[in-house]
Amino acid sequence: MFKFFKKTYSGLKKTRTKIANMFTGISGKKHLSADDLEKLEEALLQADLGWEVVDNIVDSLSKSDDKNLAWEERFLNSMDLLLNGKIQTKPLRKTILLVGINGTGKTTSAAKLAGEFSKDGESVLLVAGDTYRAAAVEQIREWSKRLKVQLVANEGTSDPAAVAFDGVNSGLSKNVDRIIVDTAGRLHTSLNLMKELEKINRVVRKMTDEVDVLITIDANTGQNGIQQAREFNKYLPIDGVILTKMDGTARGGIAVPIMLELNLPVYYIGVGEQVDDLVPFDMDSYLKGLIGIENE
Ligand SMILES: Nc1nc2c(ncn2[C@@H]2O[C@H](COP(=O)(O)OP(=O)(O)OP(=O)(O)O)[C@@H](O)[C@H]2O)c(=O)[nH]1
Ligand SMILES: [Mg+2]
Repeated sequence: MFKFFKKTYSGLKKTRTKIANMFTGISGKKHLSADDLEKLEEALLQADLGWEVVDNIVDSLSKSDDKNLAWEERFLNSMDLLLNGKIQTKPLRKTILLVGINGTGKTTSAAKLAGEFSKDGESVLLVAGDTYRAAAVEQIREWSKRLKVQLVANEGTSDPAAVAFDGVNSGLSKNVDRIIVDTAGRLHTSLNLMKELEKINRVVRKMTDEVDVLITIDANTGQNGIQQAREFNKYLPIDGVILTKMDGTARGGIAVPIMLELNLPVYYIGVGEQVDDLVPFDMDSYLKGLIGIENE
């Protein structure tokens, strides 16, 4: 767990650096003045925690003045109350469909997940469901070789639902532990491509109920990512989020509004381009990383 905490903490470095100046002078304080609260509010908004959350937290910090607790502790307690029981993460099912807009990290996350599951001793099959970009199959093939996991791909077709069918069918008949289907990036405004995603989902679900659809959201896109998930959810049921590129953003707070506004769990955060730069999301580590509490 400590390794994950460290990765979560370093993944939030940019966010902290950006808001650190605003925290100067209030670190460890038990009583926050109106001025302090204003600074804190601004810092949390800059980190993209969203109006609603920040309002709620600042309000509760201004009311409760527990003489024995630093504001950081009270912040964690208030967040706990706010999030309590709202987001239940259940273990991911056998077949995972990765969806999302272009370049958000679907293929890399598919590889990272494959790496993580194989490390846990599971047999994994990757499915190259992006039949659009010429380099897409090559990219996932490279990963499959590097990770020594099976791959189902078909350069001869431009029908991603057919590849998804072959891949999931093969994985089910071989009885692998995990089937991870990569899909092409698409904008939710492209109706044809969204209909196609709907079809991929339908084809897969005809074979198995054990499916989870995860959307990759680039943390840099901030609040826009919430809208992406809402739009995708109109075409297929989104079960959870992988928040990518957390290492490169100053807006790392976005996980909280994602969970509260969408009522969706964040399963993992991406903190780099390497295969092990995927960290299971843990709320406590995440919040501590955000405000700079270094010890678990
Ligand atoms: N720093 C960082 N880079 C990432 C992360 N996840 C993905 N990337 C990089 O982002 C770029 C796009 O990643 P892909 O996995 O190809 O994204 P995609 O969603 O499959 O893209 P399309 O298939 O074109 O829609 C690549 O250069 C990745 O290495 C992350 O968590 N952190
Ligand atoms: Mg891709």
